[in-house]
Amino acid sequence: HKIPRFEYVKNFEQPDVLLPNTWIVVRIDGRGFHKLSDHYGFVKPNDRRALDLMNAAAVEVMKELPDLCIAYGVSDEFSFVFHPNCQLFERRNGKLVTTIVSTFTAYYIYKWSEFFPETPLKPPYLPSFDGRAVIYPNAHILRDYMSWRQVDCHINNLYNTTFWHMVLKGGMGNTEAELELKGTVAADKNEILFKRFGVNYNNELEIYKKGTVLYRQYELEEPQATKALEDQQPEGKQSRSQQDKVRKLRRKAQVTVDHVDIIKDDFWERRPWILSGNP
Ligand code: DGT
Ligand code: MG
Ligand code: MG
Ligand code: MG
Ligand code: MG
Repeated sequence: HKIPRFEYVKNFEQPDVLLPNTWIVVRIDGRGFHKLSDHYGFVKPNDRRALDLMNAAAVEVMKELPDLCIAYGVSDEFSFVFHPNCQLFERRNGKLVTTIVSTFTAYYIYKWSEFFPETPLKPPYLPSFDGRAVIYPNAHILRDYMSWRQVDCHINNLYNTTFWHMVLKGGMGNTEAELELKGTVAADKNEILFKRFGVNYNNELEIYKKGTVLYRQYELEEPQATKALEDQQPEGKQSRSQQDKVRKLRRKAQVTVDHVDIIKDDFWERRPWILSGNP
């Protein structure tokens, strides 16, 4: 029994370490939420309770994983971003994705009744999420990724807002509305909303137009935080004790829930610690 007869099976496991010194984005997406949202009667096109629940679950993920530096959510998806110097789980793809996806799902279900007190979850309509990790080689491309998601949010929301006004307020059939919107540009949709329904798209809620960005807010006057900033090292060159210090500061920091433009420079310039990873 001393001879390891069975241990050779371990050699079948494939390594899946993500490239060092790259940004890691884990994007999760609700599985079959088209059906699920119908079943639980989500308000069309935007259900505030559903979005707030997504955001609440994502805040818990941010709190459990201090290595995360920012997250962006829209509809049934959330993108979680790790800094290039992140060493969590030795950067193993499977560990990172499954931990985020299961932690998020656990909180989504745990908090469901808080946001939908009248509508208990019941099989077979139980929420689940898929997830994938993508790496990006520099902050510029990472920002383009974030911009891509926010542009998607804007395009879909303008379309959906117009479509559902035409159907629910204008009494049009789904196909009829779809046909009229085919090939229209943003200005056309703004005009339909304004002329037919007296709705100025600019006055729609920011959470619907911009999605949700989560990040840590620091009191930078705090001597500790200032010290951590002074200790700043080039990407990927942090010592173990520095990493621990940074992690501690991140854990203590408040996770802020915001609905603002992340495409322009302003958001990033005001919060340099997000891209510097320090703290
Ligand atoms: P998937 O991701 O391939 O498993 O399939 P789905 O059905 O989740 O499709 P996806 O992720 O492309 O689209 C998200 C769906 O979730 C979309 O059909 C609309 C629905 N949804 C998300 N947020 C809301 C909301 O606030 N209100 C309503 N009524 N529906 C929503
Ligand atoms: Mg999908
Ligand atoms: Mg989905
Ligand atoms: Mg989706
Ligand atoms: Mg274990």
